[in-house]
Amino acid sequence: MGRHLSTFLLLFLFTNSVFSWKKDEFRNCNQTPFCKRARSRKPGSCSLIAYDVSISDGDLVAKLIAKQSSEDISEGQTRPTKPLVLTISAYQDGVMRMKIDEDQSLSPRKKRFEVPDVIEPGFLNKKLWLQRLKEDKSENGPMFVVYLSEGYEAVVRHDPFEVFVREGGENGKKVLSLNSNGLFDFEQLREKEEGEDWHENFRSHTDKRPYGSQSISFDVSFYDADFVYGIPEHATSLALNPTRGPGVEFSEPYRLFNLDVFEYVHDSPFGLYGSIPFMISHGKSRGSSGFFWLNAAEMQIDVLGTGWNDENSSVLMLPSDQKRVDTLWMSEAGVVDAFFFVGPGPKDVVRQYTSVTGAPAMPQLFATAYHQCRWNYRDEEDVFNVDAKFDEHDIPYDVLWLDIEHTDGKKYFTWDRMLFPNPEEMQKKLAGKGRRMVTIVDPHIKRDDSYYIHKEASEKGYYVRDSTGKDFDGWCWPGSSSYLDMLNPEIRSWWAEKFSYENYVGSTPSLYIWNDMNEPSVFNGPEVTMPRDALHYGDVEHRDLHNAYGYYFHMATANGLVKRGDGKDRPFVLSRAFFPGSQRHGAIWTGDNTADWDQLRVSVPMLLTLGLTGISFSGADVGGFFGNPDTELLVRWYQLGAYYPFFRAHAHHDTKRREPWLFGERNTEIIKESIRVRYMLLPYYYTLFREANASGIPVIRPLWMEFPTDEKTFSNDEAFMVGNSILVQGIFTERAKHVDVYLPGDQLWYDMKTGTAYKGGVTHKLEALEESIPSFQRAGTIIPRKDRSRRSSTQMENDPYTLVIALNSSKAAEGELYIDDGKSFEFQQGAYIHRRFTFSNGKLTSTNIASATAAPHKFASHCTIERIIVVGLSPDPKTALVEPGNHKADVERGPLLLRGGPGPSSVLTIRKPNVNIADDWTIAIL
Ligand SMILES: *[C@@H]1O[C@H](CO)[C@@H](O)[C@H](O)[C@H]1NC(C)=O
Ligand SMILES: *[C@@H]1O[C@H](CO)[C@@H](O)[C@H](O)[C@H]1NC(C)=O
Ligand SMILES: CC(=O)N[C@H]1CO[C@H](CO)[C@@H](O)[C@@H]1O
Repeated sequence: MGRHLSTFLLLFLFTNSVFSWKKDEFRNCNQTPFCKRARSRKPGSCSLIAYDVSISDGDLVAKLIAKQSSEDISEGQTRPTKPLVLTISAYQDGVMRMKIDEDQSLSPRKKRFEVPDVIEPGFLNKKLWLQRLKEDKSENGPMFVVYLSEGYEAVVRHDPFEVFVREGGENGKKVLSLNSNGLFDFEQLREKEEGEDWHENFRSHTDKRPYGSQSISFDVSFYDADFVYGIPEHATSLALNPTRGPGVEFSEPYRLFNLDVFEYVHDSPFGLYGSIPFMISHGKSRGSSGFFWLNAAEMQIDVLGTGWNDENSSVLMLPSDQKRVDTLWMSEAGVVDAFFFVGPGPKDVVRQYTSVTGAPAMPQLFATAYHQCRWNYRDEEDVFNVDAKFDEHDIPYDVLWLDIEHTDGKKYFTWDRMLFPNPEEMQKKLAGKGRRMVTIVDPHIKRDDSYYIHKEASEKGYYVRDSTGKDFDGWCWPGSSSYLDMLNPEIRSWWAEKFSYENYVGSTPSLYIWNDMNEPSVFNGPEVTMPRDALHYGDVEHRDLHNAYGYYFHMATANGLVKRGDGKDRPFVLSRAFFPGSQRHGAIWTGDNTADWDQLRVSVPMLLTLGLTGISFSGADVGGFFGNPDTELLVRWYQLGAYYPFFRAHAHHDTKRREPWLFGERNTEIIKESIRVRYMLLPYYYTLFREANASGIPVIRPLWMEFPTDEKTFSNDEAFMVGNSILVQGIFTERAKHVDVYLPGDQLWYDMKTGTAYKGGVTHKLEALEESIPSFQRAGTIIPRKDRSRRSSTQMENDPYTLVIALNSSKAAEGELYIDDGKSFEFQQGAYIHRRFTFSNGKLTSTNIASATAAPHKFASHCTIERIIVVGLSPDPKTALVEPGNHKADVERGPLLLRGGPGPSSVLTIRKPNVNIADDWTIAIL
């Protein structure tokens, strides 16, 4: 939820236009001295050389020293005078880590900040001990080569210093490199000189910068890449457009600085609520590689367009036949702690990245269903009315949300007892139908002495301090507020305790949490956030930590939900701010979007990008937060949103009510149908969530993740894959008559509504239907569904399954189904069912693929299969034989695929085979 419309802002709003991004409130690169300095550096200006290269404790270590020349001094540039220390370590599965920091043995002014609590502890155990250091001669002097892993080597070049990963062998092709363009710069901490002024001003704010300039910048090159992707969060295309070079579209770099941006625009490199400094490349010839910089200070990243340095091509030291994408990374502070991922497939890179930052948490099943939110559901009566209307219209939903107005004066963990006199009973009433509730809990704490959270926090000294050492006091929803210092583990566990049922009065086990405004948003702060010179635990400056603040808050809240009660249920916490690793704590949404068609469209690349960078549980507000969507836009948004991993409708305070039944009978039916499609597909989605949890591979994926050699998919961000089996194409224009859909691969695709077959490798011009957006099942796949319509996902637990089999040209297909209790952590002790279904030679076989350590007796399911739909079989079978049991099931032609769709004659249905979902069996079509 967004900025409040306090009187001063209202005035501001109305004197400008109502819907406009207030660009002036935020800094651009030119107003950001470190960015401006880094961007003005010339290729080849880095004068560092690598020396003392050796192997120590299984790492490669080297010193970087400056080759001082009189020219450098006359340019007046601040050059590192002390050596820097470079360390390279290798880890299993194709990950290389490189750190560069000041030399601690020379006692620098302070220890620069390294972000704790992000790297998965298990990752560190995957370290490989580097052994042999080989010295190669090159035209430019020695190169130090170390064997990294199967097929890859790390190389450190002496002069000028460069680090790269290449495929094994002397003429191995480069995969990724750093400082190949000589743009590396590291501003070392030093004492202030006489007369120097380190203050920086922006608008009415002054940043004291007590440590002066300490930025780091360098270039990274991705080889054999056609495009680069990643580095959320920006509202822009999936394939990142160049920000520098001839004829570029954006002139600003991609900014990573967590900000509460009021009414963000739909195509901009400007930084939004979260930051993940991880970029992934992709190209037809080699595949993918990735680069991640673990650093929580403000970052700016340029994608350098072809010809960005043509004038100075003499600095290029690369074989010219290797295509590459150059990028420039700039950060205000911290150290270099960078990870290189060798791929070579897109899924490999995502797996490698999530081996470092953690795989996404496994959500509870209910959280993957439909959520109904608005700022605000006013009172208990409103809640009960909305709940009843869903039933009256036979529309399923799982969660009803309460925004800030449910509290007593924006004091979180309290209730406005006039509006919500009986919160427990209210939650229990919904829980009776298998439904949950969510309340909002933000990080700004009202400075009100009668508020117990504030009282304790201020007494214990738990707030972030301003640069003078006093509790930082900023303006947010409650007025004067302070902000908990979540960097401190003690404060995080104190916070987690606040979610126990005793402490959070009025909460019950069916209540879950929403963290908003955790960038953090400070209405009267510089760029609507906290001053960079504010102080955290251990005197860490906010500038060092800024992008991870929301991450820590999310972590502490999720831990609170794990600990409450008997500690058995998986938590659900939605957060707006995020950082690498946020996937371990819960879901993310794309913040305060606007009800317009462009924002509907940009939701697809934004969510695909989050998925590529580890955060697979994400969604955009269905309907658009600001403004009133017209009916057609709202309907289209439901049709698309039903496929988002996180599916929630939400609306601003000042918008008209927009629950699904308010737009006439026909539109109610269409919206209901799109929500029901999601409920039918819940078994498939849940299986994908488990795949993401086990491997990092996102639930929704760019087409190129499934079709990595199909160039036509590389910049397609209007369509996406749900898992490997479903392709969804959004409709992003008003009154569209037709929609172009590119279907990749050389197999067929089946329209999920009608069963009509379409050829792959072709762009089809299809009629745009009112009732649905195009969705297709890929030939060769099997999708598990639950087709019976219920009030909530919980009530579907014992329902029978439907399998939809789409055969390919060899009349074969396969698919998976994962099931567990949908809520506890017991699946980690083996309490789950994991089946593979394969169809070949006219026979469907179900086999167990749970790992050997699984203990299926711990979790049983009595669900059966009530229907099997087979698409793409031409002969005319009469019956099906089920084994074991040797019983027959009826086979019929051409019934419905998805509700409402007429089935073509190539669709058959096996009725009531009545096999158990957990058993081994075969069904042969005769
Ligand atoms: C899967 O989810 C669980 C529960 O959220 C989490 O503890 C675990 O680390 C996740 N990842 C893997 C690889 O199991
Ligand atoms: C058909 O699908 C099966 C199962 O997914 C797969 O093994 C086979 O290679 C596919 N055949 C063709 C021609 O694509
Ligand atoms: C585009 C660019 O950076 N051009 C530079 C190439 O190098 C010369 C000499 O250093 C500069 O003067 C140009 O500006």
